[in-house]
Amino acid sequence: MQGVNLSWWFLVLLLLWTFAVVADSASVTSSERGGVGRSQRRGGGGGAEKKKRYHRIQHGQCSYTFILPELDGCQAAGSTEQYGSARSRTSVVQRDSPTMDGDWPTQKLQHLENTMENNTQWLQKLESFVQKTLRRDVANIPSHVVHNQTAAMLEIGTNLLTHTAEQTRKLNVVEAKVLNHTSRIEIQLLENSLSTNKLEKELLLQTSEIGRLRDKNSRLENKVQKLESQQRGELEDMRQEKNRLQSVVRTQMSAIESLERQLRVASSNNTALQRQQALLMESVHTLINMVSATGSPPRSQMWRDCADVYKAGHSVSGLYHIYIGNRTEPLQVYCDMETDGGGWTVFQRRFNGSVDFQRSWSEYRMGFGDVLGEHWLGNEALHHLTSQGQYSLRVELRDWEGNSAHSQYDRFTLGSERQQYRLYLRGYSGTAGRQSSLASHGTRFSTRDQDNDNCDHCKCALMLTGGWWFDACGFSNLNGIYYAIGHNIRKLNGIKWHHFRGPSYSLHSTAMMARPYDF
Ligand SMILES: *[C@@H]1O[C@H](CO)[C@@H](O)[C@H](O)[C@H]1NC(C)=O
Ligand SMILES: *[C@@H]1O[C@H](CO)[C@@H](O)[C@H](O)[C@H]1NC(C)=O
Ligand SMILES: *[C@@H]1O[C@H](CO)[C@@H](O)[C@H](O)[C@H]1NC(C)=O
Ligand SMILES: *[C@@H]1O[C@H](CO)[C@@H](O)[C@H](O)[C@H]1NC(C)=O
Ligand SMILES: *[C@@H]1O[C@H](CO)[C@@H](O)[C@H](O)[C@H]1NC(C)=O
Ligand SMILES: *[C@@H]1O[C@H](CO)[C@@H](O)[C@H](O)[C@H]1NC(C)=O
Ligand SMILES: [Ca+2]
Repeated sequence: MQGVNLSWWFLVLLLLWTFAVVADSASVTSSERGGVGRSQRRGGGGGAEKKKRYHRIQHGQCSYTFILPELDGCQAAGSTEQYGSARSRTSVVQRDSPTMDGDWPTQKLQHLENTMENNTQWLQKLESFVQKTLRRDVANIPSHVVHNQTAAMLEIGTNLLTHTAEQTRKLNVVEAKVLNHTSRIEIQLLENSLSTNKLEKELLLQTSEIGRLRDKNSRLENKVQKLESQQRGELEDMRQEKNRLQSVVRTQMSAIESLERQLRVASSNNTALQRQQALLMESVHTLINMVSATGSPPRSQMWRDCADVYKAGHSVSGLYHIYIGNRTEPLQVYCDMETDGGGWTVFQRRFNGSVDFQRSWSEYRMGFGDVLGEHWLGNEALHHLTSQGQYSLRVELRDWEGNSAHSQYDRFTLGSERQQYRLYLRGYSGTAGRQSSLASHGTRFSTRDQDNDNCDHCKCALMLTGGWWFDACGFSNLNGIYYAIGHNIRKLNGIKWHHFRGPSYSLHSTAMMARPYDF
């Protein structure tokens, strides 16, 4: 009776311990490699352990000793909860394991769990069976049967323990494998994340680089656009300039064409003039021949001056023969048929310095030079000319700057040689100064060899050169030395007309001519 009770109690203890061992081994981590061995040592009942309990059961002549480990917080009633917690820890391991490629360990664990469940169920069945058997046979079962039963149950318990330990070991191995797998995967993941980080960094770098390049590109584009617009503007400017130049060229071309036309007209005009001159010369020569052949021409053809020539219908400037006074010898003179209506008998002309005007009294009396070029007609001829009637004097002047001027005297008379060719003038007008540059009343003619001037202690003709109506010595001398351009200023002995260009300016060209006052 008492032995049966004992064996029942023992069985409960055994079960309790089994669950405790399972729970303990399930909590072993992968780093605790010796976890399996420890639980085995406990199962084997090593006597050196600190926390262990000895249970001795006496049944008749036989006694059974059990060595059980002390379990903290372990209670018989909480056995199922202990198991439950073990299961949850297992499932924690399951949850920690990677989901990918984790089918195999999960299946295995599931299998082991099933086995454990089966075992538990089996044990519960056994327990209930034992209880029933004990209750039924407790009265009439002899002690040796009880003894046999107890032994059998112990054997079964031992087998169960071994089985459980084996399962636990397998579970640990699986767990380690899972953990190894997990750690490997974790390492891989770590590596992956590392490489991912690296890639991300590279990506960032490349992104920033791309941004930098884009900035650069946009700046370059801006620059290119600016340059393009600038070049476009320059091109436009150049095009306008080209158009302007083209128009200038066009206008110049048309100007050149018109000039060419004018040149053609002028040259044809020129040839016409030349023809006219040749005709004139021919008629002059026939006239001369006629004169020399027949002696004196008819009185009607004996012109007294150029005014007569002009009135006879000759309006071209040039050489003509006139008969001054009652003379029968013709005199060659140059007639100016253009100035102020023409009809002028020219008695002095200078324009290029080809004729020397440093002459003697007799030379000035008779005249010198080329009647067609520079010349002095002669004081004697001039005296006779102005004695024919009332004559006017005109003086034509031109300076080196191209300015022209004239002085005109309404009345002009030259005395005889006995009067030293005194000069009488009246009625001044003209553009070469508001005053006359010639002394008007009775100035006598002087040359280097005849001093008739009004300078008591000097010889004006020697100082100022040439022959002239010197006063003392006066404001003019158109027979002075001819100075070329560049040498014509600050010359007291040059060709002077004081009230035109001052006392020391030598003029470019001069002409002195006479015409009847009533022309
Ligand atoms: C557990 O028991 C069930 C029936 O209860 C059975 O089908 C199964 O194969 C058993 N598993 C093991 C591992 O013994
Ligand atoms: C008890 O066990 C012994 C040996 O195991 C056996 O010989 C004997 O017959 C058993 N007794 C009963 C009643 O079963
Ligand atoms: C994991 O298992 C591999 C073989 O599958 C083994 O070579 C390696 O040493 C194990 N690592 C650890 C930490 O157990
Ligand atoms: C000469 O020129 C004048 C104008 O200066 C003109 O009237 C005349 O027709 C021209 N004569 C010839 C032949 O071209
Ligand atoms: C010219 O001769 C005429 C008479 O034929 C005379 O009356 C006149 O005075 C003379 N003229 C001169 C300038 O000698
Ligand atoms: C001055 O003009 C005349 C007539 O035109 C000419 O014959 C002479 O060669 C010219 N002399 C000089 C130095 O130019
Ligand atoms: Ca003198």
